[in-house]
Amino acid sequence: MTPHLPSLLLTLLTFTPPALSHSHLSHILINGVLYHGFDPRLNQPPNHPSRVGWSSAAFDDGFVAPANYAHPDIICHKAGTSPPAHAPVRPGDRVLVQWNGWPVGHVGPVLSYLAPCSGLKGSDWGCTGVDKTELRWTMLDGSLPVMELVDGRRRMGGVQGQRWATDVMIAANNSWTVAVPAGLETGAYVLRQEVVALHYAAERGGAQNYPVCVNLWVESEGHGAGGKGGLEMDAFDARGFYREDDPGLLVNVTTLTSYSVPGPTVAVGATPVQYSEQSAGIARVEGMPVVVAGGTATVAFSGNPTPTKGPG
Ligand SMILES: *[C@@H]1O[C@H](CO)[C@@H](O)[C@H](O)[C@H]1NC(C)=O
Ligand SMILES: *[C@@H]1O[C@H](CO)[C@@H](O)[C@H](O)[C@H]1NC(C)=O
Ligand SMILES: [Cu+2]
Repeated sequence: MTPHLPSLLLTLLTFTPPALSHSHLSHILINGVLYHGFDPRLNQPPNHPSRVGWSSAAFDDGFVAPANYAHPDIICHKAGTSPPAHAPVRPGDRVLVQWNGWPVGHVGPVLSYLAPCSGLKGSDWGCTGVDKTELRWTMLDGSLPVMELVDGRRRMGGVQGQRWATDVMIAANNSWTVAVPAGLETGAYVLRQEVVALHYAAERGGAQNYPVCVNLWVESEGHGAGGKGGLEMDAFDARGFYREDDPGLLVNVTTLTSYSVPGPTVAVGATPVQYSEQSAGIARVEGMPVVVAGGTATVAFSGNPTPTKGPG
């Protein structure tokens, strides 16, 4: 009967099993200092000043499908929007990106990218005011051996005999650490991390991309200032990173003996954090994000940096 349909739908929505949800960026840690991400499942104000994580409309904690590899949603997730705040970081620091869990069977690579906001239109407010389609990316991490064949008895993850970046991430309490290249010049940058789940990737269009973004303010001091150190910046548009039929994206993971990492190549001078160094981080203190003013200076975000819990 028609009048009952809405309540049936409501019931179905209310009891959607948690197994259907995937993940988002919970927070980042820089030297034990915690900065908040964005939880798309909650009805949060999208641009809360204490958050450095980009907001998105991925309300199901879901993914961007290969059909959207050329769509702006691939840049910083669905309807991704840059927040006002940036996490202060120094060249050479490590940024631990903490995900809100990761399903064991969702095997695949973890890829990290960096894009400067300086010089872009609207960059007076750092990465807050820029047009995301103008971000040009340098790959920091992703060409590590993503899959190692291991003794079947040391089974990790969802596929017997394989060890994926996602298995390493799960073992590190669902986190993946990225090194900020030494010598990077002062300015606002977007750090983009992406996990690609390949459990359905044997079927065309079955890969699942989970891109997340955070704003960083890189404060370079002394002789690091003004130079790019050893890092050779690239200028890739995220909408050109992947193709549906890339060998690393249209792939049957149950029959693999080698794996080809999708996306551009890791930049010369990038310093990926090795598998053996990936580990869980301990949050020691709540961080104070900064807001960029005039493109070159920052002011501490003034206010209570602890976000309110739940809707609101
Ligand atoms: C893992 O991360 C969660 C979420 O931040 C945290 O509550 C927990 O203490 C961490 N566990 C370990 C062992 O680091
Ligand atoms: C993937 O490979 C396995 C093992 O050969 C096979 O059983 C399975 O049907 C393949 N999946 C697809 C979707 O082709
Ligand atoms: Cu999933």
